[in-house]
Amino acid sequence: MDQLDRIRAEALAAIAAADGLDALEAARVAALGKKGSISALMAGLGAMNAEERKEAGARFNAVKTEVADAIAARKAELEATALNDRLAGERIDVTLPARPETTGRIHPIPQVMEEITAIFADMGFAVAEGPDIEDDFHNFTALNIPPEHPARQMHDTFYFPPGADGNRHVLRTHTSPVQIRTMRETAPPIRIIAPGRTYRCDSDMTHTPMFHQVEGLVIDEATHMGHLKGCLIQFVRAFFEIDDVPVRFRPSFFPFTEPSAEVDIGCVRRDGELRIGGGEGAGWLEILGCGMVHPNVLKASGIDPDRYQGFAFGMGVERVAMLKYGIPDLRTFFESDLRWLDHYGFAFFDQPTLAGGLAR
Ligand code: 2U9
Repeated sequence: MDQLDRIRAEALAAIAAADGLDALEAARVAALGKKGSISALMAGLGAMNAEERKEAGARFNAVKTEVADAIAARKAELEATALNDRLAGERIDVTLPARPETTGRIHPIPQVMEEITAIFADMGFAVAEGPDIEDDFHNFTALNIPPEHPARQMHDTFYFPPGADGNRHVLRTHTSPVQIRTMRETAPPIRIIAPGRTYRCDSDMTHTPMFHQVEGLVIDEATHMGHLKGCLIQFVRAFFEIDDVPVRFRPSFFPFTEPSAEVDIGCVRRDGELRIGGGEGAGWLEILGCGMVHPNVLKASGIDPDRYQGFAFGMGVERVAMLKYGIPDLRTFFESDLRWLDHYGFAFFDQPTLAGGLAR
């Protein structure tokens, strides 16, 4: 075996033995590098005569090509092995259960406002909105609430500091100013509900400084107390999803309606839980207020009380939500506790249908 055969054999053995790209590069440098074994041997060509050089040169080149090919083949092999190792290591285990996705819940307040709105929309009511910050006229005066009325006292109303004209703005204590604004802007017939935030300077077990109301107003030439009763009975049945829920109209007083009434529904306390409906041991629970709009309110809104009349009503959203969905504590509505929301909140799909009730 001459020197070239030995160098060739050594180079091929080193290539075959290379167990990584670094080792393969070392084998390449050892054979084909500037100072490598083959290059060193080729340096000897200069000392040969033309005949010898031609023959040896051809052999050297053949070995050089063979070694270079062997390196390329081994490199491809090593790279394929490395890729396969990586693929095996990074394989996705499709049998693993997926991470649970946290889905948001709809808060009971907007949910119940939507339910109430859907029922009245079905009866032909439009939705009206107005500002949370009101002036004295729209929040009180136009509603037949004289200056000395207790509802105006500091403990009930959030007042802003008086302006240059001496008038104090307030955080609206009810959504009634929305109906005043609508009456002043629109000619009858009017059939609207006004859902929204309201504010009273009161905070205890059963009151929060901010709460929600849905009020309603119907004004035309012929609407009377019978329409008020029919409309609200239909609402109560649709809202509580009980056809034979007992409903009673109890005389009451509001400055903005005359006559006025409070609406009670029948309910029973059983095993510490409140159930809507009549029967053995049933009692009454107040759920909303209503009445025929006071002539003074119509006058203040630019509507002729000798031609037009109608009814109005108002309910607290938190109160009816607590009753319908068995939520025991008012204050939890505004604590932003996600565990509470998870329990009492609604899924996107629990949306009210036009016929009342929920699509589930
Ligand atoms: C206009 C004329 C009359 C709205 C009415 C009530 C009776 C009522 C309470 C229910 C519980 C407020 O949230 S609550 O504390 N509301 O009892 N609201 S009649 O009467 C109006 C409104 C606007 C122009």
